[in-house]
Amino acid sequence: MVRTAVNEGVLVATIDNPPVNALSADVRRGLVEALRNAAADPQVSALVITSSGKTFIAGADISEFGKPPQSPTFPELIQALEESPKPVVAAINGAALGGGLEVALACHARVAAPGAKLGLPEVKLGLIPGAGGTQRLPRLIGAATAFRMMRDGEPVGAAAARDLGIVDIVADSDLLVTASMHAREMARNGSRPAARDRRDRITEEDRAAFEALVKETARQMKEMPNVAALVETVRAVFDRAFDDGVALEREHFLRLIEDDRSKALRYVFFAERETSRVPGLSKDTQARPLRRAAVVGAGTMGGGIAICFANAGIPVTLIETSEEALARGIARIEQTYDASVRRGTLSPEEKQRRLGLIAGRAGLEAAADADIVVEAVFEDMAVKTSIFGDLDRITAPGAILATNTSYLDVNEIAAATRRPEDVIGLHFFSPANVMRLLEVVRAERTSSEVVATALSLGRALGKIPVVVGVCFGFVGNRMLSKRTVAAERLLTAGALPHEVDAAVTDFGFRMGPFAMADLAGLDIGWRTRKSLGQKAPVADALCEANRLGQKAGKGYYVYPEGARSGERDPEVERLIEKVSSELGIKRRSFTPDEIVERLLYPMVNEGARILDEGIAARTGDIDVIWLNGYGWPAWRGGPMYWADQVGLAKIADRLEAFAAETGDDSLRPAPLLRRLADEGRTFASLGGER
Ligand code: 3H9
Repeated sequence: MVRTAVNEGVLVATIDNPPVNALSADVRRGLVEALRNAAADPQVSALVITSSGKTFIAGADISEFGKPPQSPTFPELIQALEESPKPVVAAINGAALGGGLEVALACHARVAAPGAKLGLPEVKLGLIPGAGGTQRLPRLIGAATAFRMMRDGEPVGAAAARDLGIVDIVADSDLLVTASMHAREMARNGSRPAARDRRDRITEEDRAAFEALVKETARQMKEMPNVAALVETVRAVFDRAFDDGVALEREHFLRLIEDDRSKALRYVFFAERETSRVPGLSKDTQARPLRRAAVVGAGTMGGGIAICFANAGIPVTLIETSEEALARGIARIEQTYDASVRRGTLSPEEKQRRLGLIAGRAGLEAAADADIVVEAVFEDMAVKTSIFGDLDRITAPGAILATNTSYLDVNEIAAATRRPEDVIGLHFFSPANVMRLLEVVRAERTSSEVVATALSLGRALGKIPVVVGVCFGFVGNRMLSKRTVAAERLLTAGALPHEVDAAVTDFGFRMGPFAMADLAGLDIGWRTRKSLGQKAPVADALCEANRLGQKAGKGYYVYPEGARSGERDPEVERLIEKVSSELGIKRRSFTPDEIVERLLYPMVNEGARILDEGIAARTGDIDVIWLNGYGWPAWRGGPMYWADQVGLAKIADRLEAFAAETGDDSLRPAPLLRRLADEGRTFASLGGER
């Protein structure tokens, strides 16, 4: 776990704990032993701590949380480092995150490789740093800057870390040689500076900047107990002695470990990683090289997908039927990049470089040299099958043909080619260049190699790819459709759009279903309903009245010129009441809890069916889809995880009652849900079992 070697008076301790050098008990023990040996060895004048592999230390071992602490504990290790009689230098070879950075902060100096990343991402796990980070980082770089880093949980690169004052040296040549030289020099000078002794950055100006940041964090503080705790502990930097600050931090950390939100976020951390383990796909399955891509359709979706490729450095041909449509598409892409330049997140040179990777062409023949083609035209099976037939003829053997359909049958699309094994669904979410979710739709005959390629492409594009099977709407939209039906039903039964939306935002979503529908445009659902022969009396009546959402200035809400969000509209409320009376429904009021139950239990029920049918491999995959594609609040862990916390028996009983009340049999508990509820079990207890 920790190897040691002495080289010209410097003891180099190398952590070797794959895959990411998490600080498990064995590693802590190895480091404390190395420190003890160094202290006792007269040949040793200083230490260097580094790691093998591409990570320095990814932090505490998250899987150890909640288990009884093993000695030496984190605080014991940190104390041993700081109090080492011989200077200790951290040689940061890669990512130093969480407890990993805290180890480095407790050392007497830090030397980083140019590619290293440093950060305290604990906030993303519902925690705060728990090994002195909240007290040491502010002393090195000022409380305001340190607070921002810890609140956002985003790491900084080595050069930025040096400019901020976290790192002393960025090693342009050999990291270990540079760190060892520095360690020897410190030993010679008798220098052993400790972050805890610094006060020079803790000024009144810093306090003012910190308090200003706290003000803009009000919403997160209210929502997340760890953010409120972070504020309190960082504030202690100004008001309390170092050891008191550390004690306060520890107290909060130990409390937060037991917090349900942190448990949910830790579950999400592992669920997201689990998605890469796809049943039936061996680790050795080779992904095909993708040197060049093509996207068919330069609409909003196609343009967004082209941006994804360009951002990942993959040259892409954007294909349309006419030069005019192409020009519109390219102009929209330029606008997207311009907005990033204005926000300061993209340099003008980088914008030009990325635009240079996107070539617009009219006619499908331009896809000839692509290793992967993503079709993103409108949802019409005849159009899609015709395009796939042509692409099959035009592209080279082995080129992957992907469709971005959000609900059509990928098997049928694949059957339009002579290479169904190369056909797959890549369901991006709008805006495609922003949303992290990618549903990878494995059709009946899609080859393992093509699935592996899609997964590796998804990761290269910065997405979280989740493999799903073919069915109407796949996982996300299939479950969403249940919520949409329930939302419409709530309106006719007596609730109003703002009441439903408020219950959903109070639950933790950023937007309620009706504000969302207004944003997306009501005509999309209208068209789909018509094609399927379905009805939604309120939504249909709004569409007929030309209330198509924000773009029309009115939908479920009205959007006066310049308003940033919708306002209640008495006309809509009258319209809803009229629909209820036409349906002979006596309207009644609903509490927010009841609204949440009626909207979300049917979704959980559909999730159970999806699992039973094997459309999703695991409950975790369903959760990851909802977290990354539909704004499910991460601290609630996803719909299936949430259902387990609510209790499946309660959900099944409520669904029975909803079915009886509405006469809608599809609301009856799915067999899997019923069985688990009767056995007193959870979805989590299924593991790999089905
Ligand atoms: C903390 O430090 C608390 C302290 O303040 C206080 C203590 C008192 N533990 O992401 P990858 C596994 S809280 C256990 O796919 P990458 C991961 O599950 C911690 N396991 O690789 C996966 O396993 P598998 C604060 C961990 O190259 C494998 O490693 N630190 C941990 O894309 C590969 O992971 C963080 O929040 C861990 N800490 O990215 C950092 N980390 O192969 C969390 C990873 O079985 N980690 N695993 O699926 C990361 O951000 C990324 O993993 C990292 C590598 C950037 C390091």
